[in-house]
Order: sequence, then structure tokens, then C-alpha cells
Amino acid sequence: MCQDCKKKFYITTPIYYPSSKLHIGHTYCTVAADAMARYKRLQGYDVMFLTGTDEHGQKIEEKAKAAGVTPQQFVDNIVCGEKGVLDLWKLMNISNDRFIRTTDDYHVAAIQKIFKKMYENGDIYKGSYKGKYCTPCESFWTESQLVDGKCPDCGGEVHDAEEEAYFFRLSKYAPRVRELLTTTDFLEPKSRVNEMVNNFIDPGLEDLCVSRTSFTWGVPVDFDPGHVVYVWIDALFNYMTALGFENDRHDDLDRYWPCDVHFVGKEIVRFHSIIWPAMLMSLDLPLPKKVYGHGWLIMDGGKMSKSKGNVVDPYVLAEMFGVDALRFFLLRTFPFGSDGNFSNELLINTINIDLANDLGNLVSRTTAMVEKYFGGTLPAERQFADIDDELILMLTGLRGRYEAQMEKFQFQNALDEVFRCIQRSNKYIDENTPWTLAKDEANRTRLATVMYNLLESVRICATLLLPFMPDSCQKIFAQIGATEDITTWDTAKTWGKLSETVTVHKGEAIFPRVDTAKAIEQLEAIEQAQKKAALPALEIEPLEEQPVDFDTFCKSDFRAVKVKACEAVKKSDKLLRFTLDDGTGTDRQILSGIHKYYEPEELVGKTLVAIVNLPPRKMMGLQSCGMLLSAVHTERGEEKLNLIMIDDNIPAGAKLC
Ligand code: ME8
Repeated sequence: MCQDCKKKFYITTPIYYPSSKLHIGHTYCTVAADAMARYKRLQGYDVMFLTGTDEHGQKIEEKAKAAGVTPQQFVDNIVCGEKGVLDLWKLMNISNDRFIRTTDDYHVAAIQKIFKKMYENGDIYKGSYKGKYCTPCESFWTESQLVDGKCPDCGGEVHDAEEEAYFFRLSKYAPRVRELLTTTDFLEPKSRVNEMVNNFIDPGLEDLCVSRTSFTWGVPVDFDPGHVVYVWIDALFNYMTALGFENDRHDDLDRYWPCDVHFVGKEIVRFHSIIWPAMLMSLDLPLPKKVYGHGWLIMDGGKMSKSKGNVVDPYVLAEMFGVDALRFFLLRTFPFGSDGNFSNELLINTINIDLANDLGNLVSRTTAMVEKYFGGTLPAERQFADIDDELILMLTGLRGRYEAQMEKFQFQNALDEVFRCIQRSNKYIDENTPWTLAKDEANRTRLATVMYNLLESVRICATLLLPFMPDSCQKIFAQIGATEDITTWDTAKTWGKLSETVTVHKGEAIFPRVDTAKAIEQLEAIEQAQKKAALPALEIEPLEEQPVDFDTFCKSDFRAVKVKACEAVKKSDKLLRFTLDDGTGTDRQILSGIHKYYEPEELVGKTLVAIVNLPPRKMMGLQSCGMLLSAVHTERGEEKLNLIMIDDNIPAGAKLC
């Protein structure tokens, strides 16, 4: 079918803040959108899948300043740098058709035009804003919206702020937005509708502050220098500018708008289901068909975030377990609309049970048996039995059941349908005991039929798993001898597409079993190392600000001392006992708690510095007459100590001044 005649499907993810590296929580939504986009392509749709980055705002400006770079350099590094956003989507095999950056020239110019249009139609006006401001969320809040005096989104501190600003007449659109949410399927899951209506619309929608003067990293309001456009206005319109709205970089607005679905995390549903449609109404533009608010991946009871220190690195997980296994896990384990508790154990269990045991085994047992009993190529004759009917019926009906779930974005349920068929097929092996059939030549045709049925079952299941695990499914097709023309949406509902004399190619295990204990240990070690690497390389104590007068300083008697003997103090983990030559002819004993840093034998013969006129003190029953000087600093969170060792030519007793 020609591209123009195809039905269109436009899907978006949120555009990500490149304020720090992305974590597995960000990956979740993009993988879901990718599975959806691939599913629609499989069905024959002309798909536009958009993702991108939301690069303006105070948070980015501040982070760039702290890093000593310009905001543009800062975001360029996180978006395009090594292991940045683009690399991550490449790694995760994300098939987006377009990638927008809100710093792209065409987008910036378009936002200026859009802002001006709403100013000219009277929906944006100038006023002054007083309120509670949360810097990380770049949001003003009213007193009543705060939770225990803190930002309702991130729980962080807010502060009083006032500025001259432009406002969008959100209040004017409250009745229309309310109707949209309550009488249509615009927002899903339905539970999110109540939240929006009860918490935001019914208490009264106030006009929205849509410009800022307190920072400069944003789209300038071209008719009023000093104002930059509120980051959410800038961000939300990406969904249209990326198609060519108010710019001539792209020209597929007519083709794909209105959007079929915006996938967004639950905390940004408010922006997408209230502010976004209201602005489109203001400009008399068609509304997107749907906003789907998915849940969060939760770790240790909270949303993953860098500040909470519970970020899970998708690079580490993909490298250890494979990209497809990770993609599959995210959509198989958690219902898309609700929160899900992420854990490494859960990830490994899913891989071992679903992929290694169920799917992996089905593929490897089937191909191994076709090789063993038929040298890899099935004979053409068939002998069907009643027992086959149930399997065939289940598999030919799978596409319909799967589709019903996919259309509702219920990835977990769609996968459940596929895995029920995989489990049924494994049971079919046990019911038919091919190894018994193989013992008698008379059963050869029946055995070939059992094998063929299994291969067909694998073909259909793998076709429907393509949106989730594109690479692994291709490997499966290669092993079962399925060509491209019979791994399509159409052929996924029809039995008997593989050649009757199909040849299989048993290959390596596609989903190797993971040794849970070993993998957990490895992951913990990597996470510890990453946490350590994130600590400052070097920390030194701040300089003492209190001056010391010269006479007081001179009272401290520093001497060169030579280590005559050194041993660990019994029953102490820390203490070393030094016997020192201080030049007086009488040995001096000093105890020092540095065993963690030095072994006693390595210090014998060294020339050190001691302060010798401190009052003697007893430690572990032993007298310590003075103190050895050392240098201390912190490296990657670990305290380091170095004894001050001086030139061995300096005689014992020499005064240091
Ligand atoms: O919100 N689990 O950007 P963002 C699931 N720039 N989803 C998570 C998550 C987690 N642990 N952590 C984050 C923004 N997300 C705006 C969007 S769109 C016009 C502008 C999701 O980088 C989060 O819910 O902070 C959101 O949908 C997305 O990642 C981007 O978050």
C-alpha cells in the first residue's frame, strides 16, 4: 500500500530535561512508546514517533553555571555526549522517526510566534505574579496547593517570589477542559481524570503565569525584552512544531496532527490534560486524541531521582542482561497505568522465568528436536490429531486478544496472552512426548506434525513479540526458518505459513539463564563503584579562619624524630606504638591511631615530625608523649592519611620552625 493511503498514527513521549543523565525510569516511557510505534507499524500504519529534549529553564541555567559552562554546552553534552540521551535511545533500539530539541532554531522561532498569537488574541496578558516558587520544578504554587508547606510535585522547599509577568487565561477554558475530561476518553487511565477534576479544576483554575524575568535561559518574548517564555509553554508545543507548526523545517502537520496519543508520566498529566488543551483551544487548533498518564518505577519506596540517590543506570542493566531482556522486563512486569516497584531480583526473575525457561526453552527444544530427529528439515507429510486443535485454536486467536490489550496500552496483558500460548506450547511437547514418538519409525509423520505445530506456534508468538524484542525475535525467525513475508501482522493470525519442509538452524541460546546470586553481587559492586565515582575526587578541610598569634604558635615544639621501632598495640585495631629517637638520647614513646593506613614494619627508619611538648596521655594503658604530624584529606568519600616524612639527612631532634 502506498504511504499516503496508509492510516496514520502519531505517538509522542515527554521531552526529557537534560539536567542530568537519564535513568531507567525515563527509559520506561520511551520503551513503551517504542513498542507501541512498532506495533502500529507492524499493523501497517504510517507511524510518526516523536521524542526529544526540553532544554530551557532555570534549573539548566543554574546547573550549567555550577559546571562552569554555557547552558547550551551543558545540554549539548547531556543530549549528544557520550552515553547521553541520543546514545541511550540508540542503545535501547528506540525507533523514533524524529527527535526535537527545544533549543532548535525553528522551534524557538515558532514558540515566539505562538506566544505572540495568544497575546494578540487576548488570551495572554501582562500582570504581576506573587506566589511560592519551586526552583527545581520551575513552578509557582498557591499557598493552598503546597503540601506541608513544600512543593506538591517534588516535596522540596519553595520561596516567596514576585515578578512582572504574562498570564494565560486558563480560567476562561476551565469549563471546556472539564467537559473534555469528564465526557470523553481524552485522558486515561480514568483514575487520573478524577485527580485532575477534584484537585485542580473544581477548586478553581487560576490564570497561568507564562513568562519569567528572573533568568534568561529560555525563548525570549520578542516583543518584551527581559521576559522569557515559561518552559512548559515552550515544551508542550514541541508536539506540533516538530511537525512544522509555525515553521517550515517540517511539513507533516496535516499528515499527523491531531496526535493519537501522548504518553506522559503521572506527575505531568496536569500540564498535558489541562494546560495543553486549553492553549490549543485558545488557538482554535484540533486537540490530541488522547493523553495516557503512566505510573512511575519506584525504588525503595520513592520515584527514582538523582537527588534521592536511587538511580538505576540503564547502560549497566542493558550490558548485563541485554537490551531486549530489559525492554521486555519493563513492559511485562508493571501495569503501564500504575506504579511498579523496580528491583534487580525482579528483573532477573522475569528473565529466567519468561525468557530463559518459557520462550528460550520452547525455541531451543523445538529446533534441537527437529535437528535430532529429522536432520534439520521436516518431511512434507502431516498427520494431525485432535490434541492439535486446541493449540491451533489458541494460537490463531492470539492476535485478536493481543490487539485488544495493545489498543488499551495494556502491554502487560498483551504479553500475558502471548506467554500463555508459549506455556501451552511447552505443555504440548510434554503431552506429545516426541522422544517416545521418535523411537518408532511408524510415528515419523506424526512426529513431524508435532514439530511443525511447535514451529508455527513459535512463529506466531515471536511475530507478536517483535514490538517488544525486535532483535531477539529476528534471531528466533532465523532459527525456525521463518522468512520476512510470514512474520507479518496478517500472517500472525493464520496457521500453516511455514514451508511444510521447513529447515531450522539451531543456534546459540537467545536468552541465557542468569545466575541470580552472581548477577546481584556484580550489580551491587557496580552500583557501589558508581556511587563512589560520583563523590568529589578530592575534598580538603576548609582553612581555619580564626587567627593564631605568633607567640602561641611558637610555643608548639616541632622536632624531627627517627623511628627506632614500631609495633601494633595488642587488642587495638588502630594504635601503633612508636619508639622514637628525638635527639635527647632517651627514647620517646608516641602512640598513633594510624594502623589502618600503615603496617608498623614499613615505618622503621623513617624520619617523621612530632610535636613533643603536648602533655603526655595514656592510651590502652600506655603513655604517649607527643603527637606525630600527618596530612589528611578525603578522596571519593574515603578519608586518607599520610604521615609527614622528611629528608633522612635531617638529624633527630632538629627543631622545625
Ligand atoms: O517532565 N518512572 O521531563 P523529565 C517512570 N521536560 N517515569 C519516570 C520516572 C520513573 N521513575 N522518572 C521520570 C519532564 N519519569 C518535562 C516533560 S513534555 C512536554 C515535558 C518520566 O525529564 C516522567 O514521569 O523530568 C516524565 O514523563 C518523563 O520521565 C520526563 O521527565
